[in-house]
Amino acid sequence: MRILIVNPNTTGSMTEKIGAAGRGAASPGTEVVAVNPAMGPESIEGYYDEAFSVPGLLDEIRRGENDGFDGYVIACFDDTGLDAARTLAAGPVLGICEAAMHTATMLGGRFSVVTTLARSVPALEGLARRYGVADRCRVRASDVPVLALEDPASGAVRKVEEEIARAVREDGAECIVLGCAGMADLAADLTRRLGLPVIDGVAAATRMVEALVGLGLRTSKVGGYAAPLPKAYAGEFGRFAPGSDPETAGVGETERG
Ligand code: 5HY
Repeated sequence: MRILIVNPNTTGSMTEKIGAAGRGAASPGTEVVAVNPAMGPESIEGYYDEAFSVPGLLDEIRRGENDGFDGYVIACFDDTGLDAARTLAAGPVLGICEAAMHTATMLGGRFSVVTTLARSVPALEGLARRYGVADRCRVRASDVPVLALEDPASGAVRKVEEEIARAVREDGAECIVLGCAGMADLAADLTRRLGLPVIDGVAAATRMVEALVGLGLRTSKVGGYAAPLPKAYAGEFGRFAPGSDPETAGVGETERG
């Protein structure tokens, strides 16, 4: 099977890290390809960035459908554009937040999410409510900008680890969820060193998509995830109109699996 992981921001080094995490989780014989759009924010830190990451994300999903991918992972912890992506995809589409939070509920009681900046916390608290896990989840910010995770000299990893330690001490966290796709490479080492499950949503979502595809399950099209209705889109959004060809949508940066 073939799984497409879409990093909705436009930072190629994060896309490569995300692709490595996805491939590390996938079974032999499952092809994992990681891409990011060529247009949009270099990082997603709050609602405005999130809004402008969605068109590029949806272009990549449309392209993935044309290329015959069996399932998708949206590799941004805000689960950016998840519902719209599901209207375009035949196969399963998982967001890394949804996958990671549900994984945590299957491994322990209370869990804490450690994300980047404080401005991202309300959106993630909203997702915890949407996913029905708010009573077991505390969301914390490590005060680390997303792109600092791409710079080994930034001290970002140390700040993330310090916040994780506070979560264990103060929240009684039995599991930790890494609240940014850019933290995907930290999970295995932290799990070993801290002695509790530290969950990366990229790996969790990739394996879950693989399971759903393996069960022969696809996104339901009988309700809210039905395909968009054909209609005109005015102005610069004309090329996004339902039924238009994504290949006219410019070229995304692709890191081939
Ligand atoms: C992410 N931003 O996973 C989110 C995390 C955040 O560019 N990729 C991003 O800080 O909201």
